[in-house]
Amino acid sequence: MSSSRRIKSPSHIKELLSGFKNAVLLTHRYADVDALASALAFRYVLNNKYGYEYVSFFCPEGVSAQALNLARRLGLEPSCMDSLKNDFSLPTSNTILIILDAGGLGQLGVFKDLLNKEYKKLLVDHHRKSDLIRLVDYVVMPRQAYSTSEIVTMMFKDMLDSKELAGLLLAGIINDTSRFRRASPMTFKASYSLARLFGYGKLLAMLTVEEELSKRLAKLKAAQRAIVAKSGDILIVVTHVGSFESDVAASLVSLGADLAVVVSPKDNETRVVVRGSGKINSDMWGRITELFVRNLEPTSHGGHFRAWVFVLGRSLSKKELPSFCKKISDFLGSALSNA
Ligand SMILES: [Mn+2]
Repeated sequence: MSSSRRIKSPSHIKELLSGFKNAVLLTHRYADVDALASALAFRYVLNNKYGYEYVSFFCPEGVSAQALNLARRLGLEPSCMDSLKNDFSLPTSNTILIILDAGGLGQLGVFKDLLNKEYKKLLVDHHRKSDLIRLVDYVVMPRQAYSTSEIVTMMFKDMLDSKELAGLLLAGIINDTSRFRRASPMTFKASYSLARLFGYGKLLAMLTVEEELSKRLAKLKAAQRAIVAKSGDILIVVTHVGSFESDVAASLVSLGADLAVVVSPKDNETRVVVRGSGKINSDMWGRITELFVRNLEPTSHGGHFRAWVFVLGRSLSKKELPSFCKKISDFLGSALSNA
């Protein structure tokens, strides 16, 4: 066990990385765009700027489909190893193990064994609490970071001269910040330098994957059938669909509903999905879920704050659906107006 040292200045990073010849890069399982971008940027810089002899890259269970597609469309090949079974010899001397975007020990899968090797270990991450901190020698975890991509960008600022990598890193930031909904000056600084290499608009177009037709159809039909009621300043929307009920409920909230209720009959049961907007506080949410339990007598229900599913023990027929939706809209409307 080692007591880890926090590294804050780029010159210390340079000093640290200059002391090795080989690196083993490791991300969290099923690497997302942020993790993959960080690893590929590290590999590029260590190979091309630091003159490392050997850089191997592991992602437990491989790379996520989104990350892989985007990397390939940018002309980058992850070529990472997803298991240790191939008779693969790891470098022994002069090696640093670099763990990127991992979140925690549990995210490393079988590769957690690499921590037992005699390597010096560096953790680069934006996840606030990590049980990996006490297992490594060096830690780069700036408080103001919302993605690992922005940390890596700031770390290697003048060495990242690859357009494609800049695109992937910027995508990592966009994904992890939900398009800058969570961001700090550091996030914008890093994004600024990346956007000078890779156009933001072009990247957004690449990230917009067309949603499947059946889902779009379900959303539009649900909107067409919706009962819209107003109770005080709360907008209630109740509708029904055959499938995609969760996506439909979320889309109704993004359209402006404060309370979206989507009824969806299945083979032997009926699912009622309820979503709340930011206007619904936890007290209201508690009252709303109680109302559903009392009025619908579900066989089971569960979820989390502002997203709940009630399951009724029988399937509703097509004929019953409109009046069922009306009943929900009525009991919600009167209860909320009396609140
Ligand atoms: Mn991340």
